[in-house]
Amino acid sequence: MKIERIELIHVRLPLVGAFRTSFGTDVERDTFLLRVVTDAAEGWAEFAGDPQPLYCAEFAASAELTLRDHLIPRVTALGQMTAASVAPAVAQIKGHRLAKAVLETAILDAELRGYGMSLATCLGAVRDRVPAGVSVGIMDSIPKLLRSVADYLAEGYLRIKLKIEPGWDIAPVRAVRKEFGDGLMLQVDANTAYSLTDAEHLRCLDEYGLVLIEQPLGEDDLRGHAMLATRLQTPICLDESITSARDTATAIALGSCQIVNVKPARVGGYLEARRIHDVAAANGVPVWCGGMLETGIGRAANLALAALPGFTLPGDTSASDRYYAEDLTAPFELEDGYLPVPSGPGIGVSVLPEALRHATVAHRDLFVSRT
Ligand code: OSB
Ligand code: MG
Repeated sequence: MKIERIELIHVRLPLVGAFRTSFGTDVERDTFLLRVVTDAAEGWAEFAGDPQPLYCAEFAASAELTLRDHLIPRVTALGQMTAASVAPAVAQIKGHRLAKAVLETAILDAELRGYGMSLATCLGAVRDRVPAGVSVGIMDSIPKLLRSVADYLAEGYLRIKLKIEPGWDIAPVRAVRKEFGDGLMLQVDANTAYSLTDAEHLRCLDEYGLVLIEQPLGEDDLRGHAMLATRLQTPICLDESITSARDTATAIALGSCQIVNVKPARVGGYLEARRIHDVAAANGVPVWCGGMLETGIGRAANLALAALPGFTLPGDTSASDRYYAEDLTAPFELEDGYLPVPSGPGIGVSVLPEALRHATVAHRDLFVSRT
């Protein structure tokens, strides 16, 4: 396969409601899509990050420069190439995993479309639908939170994740547990908002039967998570700390986590995400698929990954209308709490031209073949 053109499409989509986490509040998604045209087919992928480096060190502008000046020149210099040759070609470039992921994913989509194979089949999916959870932001009041959770449960979501931070943790968990009962699959995500000195406070969560607590401590604090794990009954799940299959193995060996949130972008793409799944499965560690408020383009690929056998917990792969009034693809809709795994070639979905036109802010060529 030979790359002919790579285009960046800057998009901005209003969220249906503000989404507040311990690191900030989002009211829109401001990101870019990559369109890769090859001699076989064209491929699409979505950059998972934001304009600001609040969740992780990368951000949209850093990714664009990294792609344009460092990643794309190395990949296009290969001439004939496949998606599997992307990671080795850019291995010399340190970090920048979200940028690497969007490039590899668009190329993988093109390659699979060329064969007529779905991403789900390529990765080894064993399901044609996956259970959907929903991530619920920090709110101004408990009654508002309870209304929001009640609405999501009425829509059919099979598990609830509450965003927490110091000052919004025990009380919302207690209220949701009391209102919706012990049968509700409930978990929390701190996005690094705590320190080890909060261990006794976090121990108060143990009485609410949570599935897990996600990333309570800093992203580089594997040792702290291992120490915290000895103090909590609630299983620890890592998100921000996990950047590769190797550090997944390290985190498991150190006892830093009992569960892993796999976000393909954070680990450099779907091929590495698959290896994380394999490492976790070999250790008996359950995984689930996280999200980054993706449009249908990013979500479609996440659903393919979530259909692998080791993804035994519901993910943050929610329906389109949890995020957007108008998604960039045909909307993903919940059916009995499940989302369908796309079965068409590549990521299995395509952008709706009209929706893309509404969302597009700018358009830049990052590479045009001169031959
Ligand atoms: O920590 O999982 C997270 C959204 C943006 C950045 C980080 C996270 C999240 C979510 C929402 O929790 C996941 C989703 O619904 O896409
Ligand atoms: Mg998280």
